[in-house]
Amino acid sequence: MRRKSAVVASVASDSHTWNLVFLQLVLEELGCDVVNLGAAPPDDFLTAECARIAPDLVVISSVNGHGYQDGLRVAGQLRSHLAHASIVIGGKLGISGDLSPAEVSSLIEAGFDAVFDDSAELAAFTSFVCGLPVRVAS
Ligand code: B12
Repeated sequence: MRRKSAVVASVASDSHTWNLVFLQLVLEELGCDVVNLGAAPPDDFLTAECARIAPDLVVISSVNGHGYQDGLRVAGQLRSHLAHASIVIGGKLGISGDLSPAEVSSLIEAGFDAVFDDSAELAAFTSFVCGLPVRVAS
């Protein structure tokens, strides 16, 4: 059976890296092939690489407190290139603790399939990943 493919990346403003290493290891442990695009990818690079790789899953992580704003900006661009992929965001997305329900809804409306801020259990993320279908390559 084909393995799931995933891209892990941060957003343009965020230079933290260990969150990305952590997510790569979790996804690899769940059996995914992972491309880690690293910290602070410019929006155009992030979108172009995700479109080129065409993964089953894109995991955006941000911990510097600007992830909500960055996420709102990149979600539509990613979604317009990846109609069938799952796209999620997580981490420390705001500067005053967890996002409000309205902010979470805004990220979903912008194009994310799920939001995992720091109040979410890791198990919620791993269940989400394990539940993803493996798309058949055309
Ligand atoms: C190391 C560090 C730095 C280093 C980063 C070096 C590097 N190579 O990564 C440096 C010094 C560069 C740095 C800079 C800054 N930092 Co800093 N940094 C940290 C620190 C001490 C540790 C981060 C870390 O590596 N953790 C280990 C990794 C494995 O865990 P993690 O990042 O916490 O991620 C976990 C979860 O968030 C979650 N997660 C993350 N993403 C996702 C995604 C999904 C889908 C899921 C399911 C889960 C998930 O899983 C991870 C494991 O549990 C934290 C404080 C802390 N003790 O956490 C602050 C912290 C992240 N930094 C902070 C800030 C504010 C900054 C600066 C803005 C400071 C400044 N004024 O310049 C800059 C931002 C630079 C930028 N452009 O992004 C704040 C963010 C506050 C917020 N979000 O409200 C923190 C929380 C410190 C604080 N308490 O204020 N930082």
